[in-house]
Amino acid sequence: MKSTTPEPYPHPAGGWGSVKKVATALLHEHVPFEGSKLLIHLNKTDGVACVSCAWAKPANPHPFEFCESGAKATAWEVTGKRCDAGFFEQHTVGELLGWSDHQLEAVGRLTTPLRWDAASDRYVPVDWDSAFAEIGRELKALAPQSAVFYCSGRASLEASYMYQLLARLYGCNNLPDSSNMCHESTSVALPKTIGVPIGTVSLADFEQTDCILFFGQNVGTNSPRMLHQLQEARRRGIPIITFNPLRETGLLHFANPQSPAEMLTGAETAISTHYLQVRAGGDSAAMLGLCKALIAADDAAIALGAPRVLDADFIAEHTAGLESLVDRARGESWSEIERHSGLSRRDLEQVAAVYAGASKVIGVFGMGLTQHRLGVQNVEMLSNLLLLRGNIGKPGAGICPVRGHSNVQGQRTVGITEKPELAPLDQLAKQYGFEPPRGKGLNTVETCEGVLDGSVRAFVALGGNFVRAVPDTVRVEAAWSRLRLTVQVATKLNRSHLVHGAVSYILPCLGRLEVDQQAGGEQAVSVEDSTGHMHGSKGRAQPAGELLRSEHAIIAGLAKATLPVNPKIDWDAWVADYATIRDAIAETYPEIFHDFNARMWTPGGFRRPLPAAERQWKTPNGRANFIAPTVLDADPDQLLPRGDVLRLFTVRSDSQFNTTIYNENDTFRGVHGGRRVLLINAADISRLGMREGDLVDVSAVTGDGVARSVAGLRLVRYEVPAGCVAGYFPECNPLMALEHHALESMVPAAKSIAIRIRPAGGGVNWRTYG
Ligand SMILES: Nc1nc2c(c(=O)[nH]1)N[C@H]1C(S)=C(S)[C@@H](COP(=O)(O)OP(=O)(O)OC[C@H]3O[C@@H](n4cnc5c(=O)[nH]c(N)nc54)[C@H](O)[C@@H]3O)O[C@H]1N2
Ligand SMILES: Nc1nc2c(c(=O)[nH]1)N[C@H]1C(S)=C(S)[C@@H](COP(=O)(O)OP(=O)(O)OC[C@H]3O[C@@H](n4cnc5c(=O)[nH]c(N)nc54)[C@H](O)[C@@H]3O)O[C@H]1N2
Ligand SMILES: [Mo]
Repeated sequence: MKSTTPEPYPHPAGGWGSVKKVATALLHEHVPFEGSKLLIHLNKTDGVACVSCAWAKPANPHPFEFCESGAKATAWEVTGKRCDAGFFEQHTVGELLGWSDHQLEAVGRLTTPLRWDAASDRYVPVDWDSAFAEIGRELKALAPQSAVFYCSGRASLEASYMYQLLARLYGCNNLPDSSNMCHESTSVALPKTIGVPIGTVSLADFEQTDCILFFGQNVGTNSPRMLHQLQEARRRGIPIITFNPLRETGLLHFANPQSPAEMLTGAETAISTHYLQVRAGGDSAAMLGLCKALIAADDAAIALGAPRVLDADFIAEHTAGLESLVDRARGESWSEIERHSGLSRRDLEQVAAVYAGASKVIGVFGMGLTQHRLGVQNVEMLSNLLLLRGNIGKPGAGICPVRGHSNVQGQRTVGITEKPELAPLDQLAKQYGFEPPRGKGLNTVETCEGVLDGSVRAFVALGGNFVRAVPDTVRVEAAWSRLRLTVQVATKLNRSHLVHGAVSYILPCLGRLEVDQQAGGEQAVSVEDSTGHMHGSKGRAQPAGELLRSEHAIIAGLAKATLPVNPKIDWDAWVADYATIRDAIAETYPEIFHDFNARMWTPGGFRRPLPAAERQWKTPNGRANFIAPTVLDADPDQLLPRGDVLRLFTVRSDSQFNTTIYNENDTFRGVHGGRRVLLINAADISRLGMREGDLVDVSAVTGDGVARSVAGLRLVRYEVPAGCVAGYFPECNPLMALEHHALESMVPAAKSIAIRIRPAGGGVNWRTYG
């Protein structure tokens, strides 16, 4: 029988456990020796940008500037395994639909272009030219508004730029991206509060900061190289205050696998000095509590004639809207703040005092803030908290959204967006002599709605696993197969390739880690990291197959087959030499990308201009804005945990990259033997009359009459706030209603889903719930 109690992970994040897992990953993927040598080039100035996370790449890298997650992602891409034509001869699509996410990708790298054959229900090899020709014919036959061009966040700046141009020349702004499911709440909130859509800190700020607030980001798994900055900060004795419903290993302690001394002595650094297990969806309440405590302390200081607690000079010179926040904080009772945050007034006041004692504070955050109905408000609240003490736009301080995919921030910078006002349409019109579409395009949720109502007819994806990543799996999958055309540019087989349209293609591409040989020689690409720095990247591994094409070449092939000839664009010349694409990018965005080719190998990257970091506020009123929160619970559309209603938040394990599942374990959380689990508080298990290890069926509590359920999850006792449970993404996505998304940003609210559980197979009629 499988163990049900999580085994405590005996090691700190990093450390020997990490080294062993790296070696195992390489062996398991049959990575040729040449491929494993690649690791030493990861994230180096003249090396290759890791395909895992987007964390900053330092100017003076460590000898091994990679982490366990990066090594796993590398092994997964340069694997010796192949998903070739022979594989598709043996398996029908119908059969493959029964395979797990892990099984599908574990077959190996795709090696040949494939077209779905209706008669045999198989993908069969096809040559590139006929693939492009048919896709071009299909796209030309459709109204441009009915085609969608999705972009996952891994493609380079050069490929992303070509892709947005393809969509706009075709005639639509339907450019949803993974950011729509991720940090879009950040991209909506920060322009209102501080006038930039991205974070303001750089690595140098971590060296100078004297306090770090850490909200809803699992650094040990999802951006482990950042542990170096956190460890250094702890060595200097600065407090790190963490808000997270789960006690995450990587946020508790870390041993540096790159430090021989630490590996020999087993020394480790405690990362968080304060760990507050906030209720899922309770961050706005917690932060309002911190603001309330700061305002009270400031009132007391004024009364005593002591130094102010709020940065009054900064507030007067730079900000607007303080009164509404102060009124809101004063007017809210501590009992409501405690009820919604799940935290005590005492703890919040103590943490507020630590915050007030620091003069340079960084606020870090991830999906724990953004993926809620009020995800935008959560980010605004963090901005409020920082602004109260002038913690934006000075060295050692700032706001730090930790981005997901390795170039997700960069693809936005070069025009991947469904919002026409964010794209330089006039410049594109001038540069390429066409009239770009001006209407709003579809984001991720709207794309799903369009597929459901039949108005979307074609879906082209530059990477990703869209149907698996979005909410409402069952409804969305059923609608997807009614599409006319699906085209997937991909490295590995996944479920989105199997839930396909009437005409369907899989186009296999090179990964960033591979040598990219074109007519003009070996090519390099570039990416933007989480701190707004651009880096060059040159692949070194042997391509996984001779037929593979670069994403740039595939986009060019699609463009030439679909669009009329444009004398101002020579797609082939761009593909022959990517430096010419960079020249075009520099012409479109001179402020950010001037002298792009000369600057792309700058150690540590070159930074895009960031007015907020200089205390210039590009907001409509020219000031940094406080924005008072509306309601305390970040998910007012979901029932609060009560009775048998629980609040589910979905997370990633340390053995996955989004829908890519490397294996079934979650070592850091001590969860072994499968991902079909619910992490649940001991008190909730007994309150509901269940036992640890029980199998349960889960149903979502929604009011729309649609039954949403996931069967057969195992209860694992875990230290999580009462009423809250954690489950894995993407297995739990069938429970998420498409309509349960953030207001304003439309990010699916994956961190708060009201559910009920029942003993498995109890013959429950799920349709009666809701
Ligand atoms: N190895 C690896 N690296 C990755 C990825 C991966 O899958 N694997 N994915 C990449 C991508 S695309 C992204 S977006 C990032 C995601 O990185 P994260 O932002 O870390 O995302 P999650 O794993 O979803 O976990 C979010 C954290 O928020 C906590 N949390 C959940 N609900 C709440 C809440 O209401 N409040 C607070 N304060 N905390 C909460 C969870 O316990 C968890 O620790 O990582 C990127 N890097
Ligand atoms: N419930 C729940 N749902 C979520 C989330 C959550 O926390 N909870 N997180 C959301 C977030 S933050 C994100 S970013 C999305 C992720 O959504 P996506 O970005 O769409 O999904 P991935 O799993 O990253 O995509 C994996 C696939 O990308 C392809 N791929 C890998 N490398 C390359 C490459 O170099 N080029 C190309 N062309 N293809 C490549 C492979 O075929 C692989 O199968 O999921 C979202 N969904
Ligand atoms: Mo993401």
